[in-house]
Amino acid sequence: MIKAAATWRVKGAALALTRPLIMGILNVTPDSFSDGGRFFSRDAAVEHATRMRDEGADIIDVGGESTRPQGAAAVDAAEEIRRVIPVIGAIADRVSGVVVSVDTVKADVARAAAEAGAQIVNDVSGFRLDPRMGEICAGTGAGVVLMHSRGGVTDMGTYAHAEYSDVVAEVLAELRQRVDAARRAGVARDRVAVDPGIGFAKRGEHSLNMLAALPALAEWGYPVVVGVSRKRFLGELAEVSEPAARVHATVGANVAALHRGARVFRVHDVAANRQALDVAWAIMQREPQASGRP
Ligand code: HH2
Repeated sequence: MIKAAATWRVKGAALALTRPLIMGILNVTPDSFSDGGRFFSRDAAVEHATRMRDEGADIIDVGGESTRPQGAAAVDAAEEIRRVIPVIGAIADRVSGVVVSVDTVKADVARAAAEAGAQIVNDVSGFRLDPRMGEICAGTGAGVVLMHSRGGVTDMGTYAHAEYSDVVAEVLAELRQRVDAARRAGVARDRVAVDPGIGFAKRGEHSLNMLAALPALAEWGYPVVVGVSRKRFLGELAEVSEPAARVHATVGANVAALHRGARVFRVHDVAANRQALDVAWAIMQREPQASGRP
């Protein structure tokens, strides 16, 4: 039986994990792999966040630095702040009923985002790339997503570091170190969520093995986040080359991940995932009933 966390405390709120939570993706980058540059202006970003909220997103995850699989361009903190802070402030002011998250590996961006209204810091390096991240997050009281990855932002989305002899054991051990580091820095236990980092320094087979092993991660007692949306391994499995056409593949992976213990789902296509996860969840809440027939 999976020992599930009941709530995830974030800055100024507690998110009940009594149903799957959806984190809608809002990339404020000119080079994102799947929706490159479409949401760069503040008004367009607010409009998209509102649509995702209306479709059932609980959290809006705002990112200003891409980690795309072709190798991304690093962005300095000032530029990242320039991209994300106006959008975070506008969503916090104008889009009610959602929690705002900032997708960043930089403590200065995390601090500015928290001041502008972000309640969660989603760090794809699990506080590995900026030693001040733990202290900043502990100080602001943000909820944190600690994701497994290897390498820097320019190559973590590639296969440069995708060498494992036992991917599950190694990823869990490396992620455990990130949790321990965050806890040592003062981040409260009930603010931490963990993410296996699907597609980050992982080939398709590695990502599949990590999704299959989610019960071992959920056993730690932290909410488990997964980000499979439109990713490469889905394109390989379903033979769909265009990322935006991978919605059905995404839904399939998320439903399987829910069943194995994931509770927070980072997605581009909110409506499709909301419907599927709510239905799968309703079925999972019921005990099998005897039919009475032979
Ligand atoms: N994946 C991406 C970015 N942030 N955060 C978490 N917690 N988990 C993930 O799997 C994850 C993440 C990469 O996807 P996307 O943001 O759509 O593309 P890009 O890196 O081009 O911004």
